[in-house]
Amino acid sequence: HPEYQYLDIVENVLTKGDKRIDRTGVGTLAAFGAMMRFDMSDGTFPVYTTKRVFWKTAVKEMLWFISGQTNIRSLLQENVRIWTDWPLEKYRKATGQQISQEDFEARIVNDEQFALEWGDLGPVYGKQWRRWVGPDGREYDQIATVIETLRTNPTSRRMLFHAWNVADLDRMALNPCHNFYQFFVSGMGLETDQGEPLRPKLSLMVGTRSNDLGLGNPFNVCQQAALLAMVAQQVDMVPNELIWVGGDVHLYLNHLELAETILKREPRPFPKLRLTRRPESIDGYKIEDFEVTGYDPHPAIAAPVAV
Ligand code: DHF
Ligand code: TMP
Repeated sequence: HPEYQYLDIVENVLTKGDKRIDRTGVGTLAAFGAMMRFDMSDGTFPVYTTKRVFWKTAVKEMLWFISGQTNIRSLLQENVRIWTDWPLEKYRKATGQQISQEDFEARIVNDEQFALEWGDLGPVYGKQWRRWVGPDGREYDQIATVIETLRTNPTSRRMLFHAWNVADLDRMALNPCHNFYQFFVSGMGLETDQGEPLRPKLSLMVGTRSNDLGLGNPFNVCQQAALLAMVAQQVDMVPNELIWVGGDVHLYLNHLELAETILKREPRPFPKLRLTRRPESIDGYKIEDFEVTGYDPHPAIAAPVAV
């Protein structure tokens, strides 16, 4: 079962990881360098099953990146609360107010001015993907460029986008963790026995400098699979492989029980993904377009996120 790629990384980090106090103060066990490959060519959607993964939340986060937005307001309007902790901590530090997460989120949603002032994460993923500012002041839409190149020059070795904009790092709430998205096309110019053209196959490799195996990784893998499915649909190709590469892969010390629990569980079949509609562009996708069938995971495991 392909989920063992993930479970093997978790087990390796759990048993052999290097222990350190990390930036957050929580502490991690860490290892360096890991790879997983997920075959999506038969419609498989790699959503882990050894704990329930809230794949809709993860896909909504991906749609938010694609939209180019960097304010948590639009996430909260979709009931996605995974990014609240960072602006909330900044607000508490700046004002000395011990406002609750619920009250802070309500204020972001109900008060646009407050959201503009306190809800922005800085020039994070969406900004860099869609509006990277060059030295000339011009904005570069990396996603549009990749899609255009996939259509016009699919053997290019330059089909990638990147979020690690060095000059912007210190204005980001968090430095980008998943950075390097590269595409690869195979099987061009092939036909069926009946002479019908076969759609080329599209793969995506994502380089991740730092990965929280307990919380971040299950989200990242399924949302990157969703991205591959969307881009493939846009360029009339078939999703092939999602290749996930990690640098510092770690387990937070307050996730060790989570790790032991999922290692005891037997993976179940991955679900299937179907896009029910073909929007006119990469900007047109909505969460309702994602039809996921056959997802029958083990129970969810709540775990704290290190801020
Ligand atoms: N910091 C750290 N330390 N780890 C992360 O994974 C992380 N991820 C970020 C931002 N900063 C981070 C953005 N992505 C959750 C999942 C992904 C995510 C942030 C948080 C999370 O808490 N997941 C829970 C709850 C999901 C929900 O509320 O719907 C989970 O059980 O999956
Ligand atoms: P760092 O910037 O000190 O590496 O901390 C970032 C933490 O967030 C680290 O534990 C990795 C984790 N993370 C993910 O695993 N996936 C994500 O998508 C994001 C945004 C963060």
